[in-house]
Amino acid sequence: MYFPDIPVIPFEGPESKNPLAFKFYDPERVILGKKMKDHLPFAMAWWHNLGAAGTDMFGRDTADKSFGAVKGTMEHAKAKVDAGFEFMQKLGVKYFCFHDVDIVPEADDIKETNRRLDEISDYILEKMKGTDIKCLWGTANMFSNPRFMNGAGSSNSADVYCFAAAQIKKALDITVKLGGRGYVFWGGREGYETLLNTDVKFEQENIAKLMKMAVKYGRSIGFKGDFYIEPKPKEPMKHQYDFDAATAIGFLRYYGLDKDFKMNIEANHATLAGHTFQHDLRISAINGMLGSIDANQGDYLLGWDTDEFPFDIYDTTMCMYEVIKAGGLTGGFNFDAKNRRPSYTVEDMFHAYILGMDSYALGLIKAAKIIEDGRIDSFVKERYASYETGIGAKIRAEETSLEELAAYADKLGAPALPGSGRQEYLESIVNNILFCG
Ligand code: XLS
Ligand code: CA
Ligand code: CA
Repeated sequence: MYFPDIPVIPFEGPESKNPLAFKFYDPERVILGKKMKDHLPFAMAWWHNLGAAGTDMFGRDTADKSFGAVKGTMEHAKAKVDAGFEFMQKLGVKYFCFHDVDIVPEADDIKETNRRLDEISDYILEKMKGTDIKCLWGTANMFSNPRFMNGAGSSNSADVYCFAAAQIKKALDITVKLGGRGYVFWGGREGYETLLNTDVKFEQENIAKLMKMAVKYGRSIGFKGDFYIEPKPKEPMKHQYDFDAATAIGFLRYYGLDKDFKMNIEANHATLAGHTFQHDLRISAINGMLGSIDANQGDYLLGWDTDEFPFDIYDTTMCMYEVIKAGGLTGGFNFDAKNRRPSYTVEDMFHAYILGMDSYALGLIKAAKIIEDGRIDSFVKERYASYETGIGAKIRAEETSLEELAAYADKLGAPALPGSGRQEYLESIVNNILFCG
């Protein structure tokens, strides 16, 4: 046991003061005809939870994530599997997400790295037996190794491009072997530092070609799940091509990849792009591409990717509102989040997941109330009522022309002002639902 002092985390309800209990996440509770645990397929991010130990640009690790083994060894890799499964089982987290190099230490030679990946994936598979824990998605880390300094699919070097292809191939093999529901492309260094040395069109074409080969290979080995692009506008690069959902969707459509791909929307990335989290969810949803979510939050005072555990109930509520309206996710809610550096104990790891899971559970409860209340939805419907009949209906049905509309406007003289947006009233409804019962 790696966490002997931590019990299985029970649901105790909102009145509980027990730090190691859920206040809102009650997996069997039914909301809008579906169990909470089915609305909220939570996942553990291997890299943060079992890897990140507090190192930042100014200081070294504060937490001990050795799990009793020497870091950088296969014993450590296996200890992480054991600790990770104990962690997930104690919390009732049913999925995990991983990069290739989160689950094994990377060797100098890719053949040795691949051998290690075979070994650890056998070990993980064995561990999965007798549990209901599954893989949500896998991915290849094509941003840490110095060879990827200029990107992977967008690299100026064809040799580096081949290394990226090799990593994707293996990561897909392992994802399929572990029964993963999805495969993620986060374009960490797919972007540029300066346009002075960059052929943007050439790089984007190459990324698309790599994705096409990945789809072809994935389907050939029986991968039935979704490929995801995870947008992020910057960091580590000055500009990243998958800037936001709208940009990534346009890219996928332009290159004919939209049937195989959906979005993995990370809250903190949406805000880095100057949007709300809800905005990128909505854009993905209306395009039929809301696939999965990296559930975290940023800090409005900091201009970088802080990957904090989500606690903002406005955000989780509006997120769940979008998810429910979209009919759910094909993926899940991956806590791509890390403890703050001074929260370095084992208890902090559990508190963080309890916070995240409770925040989403409360968001779900409140979003369902907003939908059941109906005032917001009926206001939005009413707001567009002028398109239901008459000239508005003709516009919607594409049964009119610019000439006819111009003649209609001439007859009107001066149109009446459009109805009030009622923003403050709508915001007060949200507050009312969030804070009163
Ligand atoms: C980094 C990203 C990364 C992806 C997976 O900012 O969030 O962790 O989720 O490569
Ligand atoms: Ca992420
Ligand atoms: Ca992030």
